[in-house]
Amino acid sequence: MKLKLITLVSLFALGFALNAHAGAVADADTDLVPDQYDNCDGVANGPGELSNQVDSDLDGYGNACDADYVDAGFAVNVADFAIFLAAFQGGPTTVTDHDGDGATAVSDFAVFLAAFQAPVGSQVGPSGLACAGVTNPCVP
Ligand SMILES: [Ca+2]
Ligand SMILES: [Ca+2]
Ligand SMILES: [Ca+2]
Ligand SMILES: [Ca+2]
Repeated sequence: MKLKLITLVSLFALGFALNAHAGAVADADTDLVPDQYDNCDGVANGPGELSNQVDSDLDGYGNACDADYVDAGFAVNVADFAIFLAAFQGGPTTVTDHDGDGATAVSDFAVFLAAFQAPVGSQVGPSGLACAGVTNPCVP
């Protein structure tokens, strides 16, 4: 009985410690990049992914969550689609490569389309960087 109580207390202490740790270093998308340094807070784009925090246009929003290629007020519109289409058809691939595999392909179009269909104001990001959309270049 006493042993069980000790085990229970130990487990509680461990859980408490883990909770405290999670509170100190929040990482909402569990990509190992803490929220405040994560240029895509809601998309896994950490060291385990090819898109690892790459931000080609340096606006503070990682390529993984930034389909606003012409930086027109952080809205994703037909101007951005034109750039995507050009890249898809063999044009330069940088900002349009959302998953970081070096090509602009169907997987990247899925990211573009989701952003295009999202309500204006939530099409880009969110980014944890305070300078995102404020200063360019925005580097943590
Ligand atoms: Ca993260
Ligand atoms: Ca992320
Ligand atoms: Ca960007
Ligand atoms: Ca790609």
